[in-house]
Amino acid sequence: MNQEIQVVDSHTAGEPTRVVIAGGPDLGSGTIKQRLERFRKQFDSYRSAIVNEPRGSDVLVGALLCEPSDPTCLAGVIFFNNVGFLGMCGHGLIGVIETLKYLGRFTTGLCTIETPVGLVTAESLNDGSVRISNVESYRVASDVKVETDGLGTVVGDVAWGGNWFFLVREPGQELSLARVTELTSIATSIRHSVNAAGFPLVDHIELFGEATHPDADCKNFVLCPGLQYDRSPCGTGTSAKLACLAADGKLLPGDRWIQEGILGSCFAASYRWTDERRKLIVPTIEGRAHITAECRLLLNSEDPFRWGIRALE
Ligand code: PYC
Repeated sequence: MNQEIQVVDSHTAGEPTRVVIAGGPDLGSGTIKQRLERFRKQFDSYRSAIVNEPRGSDVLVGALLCEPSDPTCLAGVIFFNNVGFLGMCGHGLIGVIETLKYLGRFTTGLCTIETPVGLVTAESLNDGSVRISNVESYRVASDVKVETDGLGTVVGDVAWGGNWFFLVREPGQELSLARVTELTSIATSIRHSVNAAGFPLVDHIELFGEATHPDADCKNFVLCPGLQYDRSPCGTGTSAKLACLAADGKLLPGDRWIQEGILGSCFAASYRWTDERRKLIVPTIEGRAHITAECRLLLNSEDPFRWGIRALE
């Protein structure tokens, strides 16, 4: 017996998103946050079937489209990857909006989307890109020093941008595709140290280096949970970066920040204060997604790997 899941695939600045448009798990009613918990506890095999090998790959981010519980929203969405679930996902949301445009479910203007960590808005721009306003972002700790195997003392900030990040200030790194294996191992070691130093929720590590794109302010390398690096400049990582820049007085509200990712692709970002005294911001991220496929995933009961091959954390 075959089960079918309909998906639309896209990439945003090189990072792929697989949007489930039909045939996903029935998560019932309630807020998107409540439905995420049901997804996690009762339907995790769907997550693995949709994004993991042999149908997907470790780098794929999934997005389950849901009916929103908030009537002001166009849709609800739950993001997931090879090992679990994400709070928000910037490149993924741009991919979701491009998918809704492709399906004719969104044309122009502004729409609001319900995520497990809050409401976000999106706007389709004339040049084909999408502008999103993320959830409120902020830094919780600055100049945190951690000891690592190999790199010695590493200094960085802990910030929320829809996911939890450790943003490495020092030492800076030469960021290039040729160094991806080494950068992954450095970032993994930093993540262990940061978690052990009292920040167990941090699951994304962001390294910074000199920009190579002529318009960019700096370049990043982001290690995601599941040991994959973000091919895009990472929307939630850029949001966390803006929260740190804002808190340090290094970027003014409304000023543009061009964040380059490891492939050389860029997001344009800016922010507004929601509470200047407490250094809370709402970041805005602009990027472009392209549709790459529309297909039906088939889950055949005779296939021993129909629920995917579990990836390592
Ligand atoms: O763009 O926010 C993002 C993101 C998170 C993980 C992968 N991409």
